[in-house]
Amino acid sequence: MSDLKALNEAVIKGDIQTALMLTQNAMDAGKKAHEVLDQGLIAAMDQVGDKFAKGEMFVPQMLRSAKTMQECVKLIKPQFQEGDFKSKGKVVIGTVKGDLHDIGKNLVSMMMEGAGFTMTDLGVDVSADTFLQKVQEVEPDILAMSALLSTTMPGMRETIETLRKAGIKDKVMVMIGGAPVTANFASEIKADAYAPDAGSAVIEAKKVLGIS
Ligand code: B1M
Repeated sequence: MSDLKALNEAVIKGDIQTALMLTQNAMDAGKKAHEVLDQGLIAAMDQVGDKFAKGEMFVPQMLRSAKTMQECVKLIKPQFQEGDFKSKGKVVIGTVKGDLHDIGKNLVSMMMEGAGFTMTDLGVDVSADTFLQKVQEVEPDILAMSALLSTTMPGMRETIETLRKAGIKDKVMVMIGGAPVTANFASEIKADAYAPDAGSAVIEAKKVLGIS
């Protein structure tokens, strides 16, 4: 079995020690951090989602897999740093109200930080009012929102509406993403940018700010 396939299985089982060892082995063997992330870790979480949907896995196991993935991400995080300390811009990021999923949001935050953005991470379950308050306080170039549940996506619309009512929608670019979010939804709620994954989040962020 290939190392990344074995890593997949360790993440699905929630076997943290084995997953950490296999992540380290893969890096030592010269695998690129994005290969380990995409093929070893994200692919495993997709399978966890499928198993959950089929009733073959339940919330406690899903949490264990999530924890395993997060520990492995910590190990590969240094590989994503570009070593560029001049900030490309300020970003406030969070997962919308009612939503506790943070793995994808953390990856987006990590990649953007690695690409030179200064991140303020508000965590999960962030209300429209809290986003507004932080935007007023931090004055970011970008407000980045993540949602993993179709039931929490309306929180993105509500936040944009709250910014508009407060008269500061024109002062900040809003970027959204997360598994159920689409480009159509983004244009429907008048978000400025949409990214399907963490890599494109960096590209889209630079695009909306007009930087390379
Ligand atoms: Co949840 N969960 N979960 N879950 N969970 C999903 C999302 C689900 C699709 C599983 C399924 O049914 N197949 C389903 C949602 C269905 C829907 O609404 N469409 C679901 C459900 C139903 C639930 C609960 C309701 C289950 C329950 O309690 N009955 C519950 C809700 C809790 C809540 O939030 N209020 C719940 C709970 C949980 C756990 C807490 C157990 C755990 C989360 C732990 C954590 O995050 N710390 C969990 C997990 C792990 C998942 C799955 C299995 C994996 C999510 C993940 O981390 N993926 C997920 C199934 C799946 O997605 N396949 C599922 C890996 C991650 C790297 O991908 O987050 O998509 P993702 O992020 C990507 C892109 O989307 C994008 O970039 C990232 C990296 O490329 N992206 C952005 C994300 N945010 C972005 C922002 C951007 C740009 C790009 O710009 C700002």
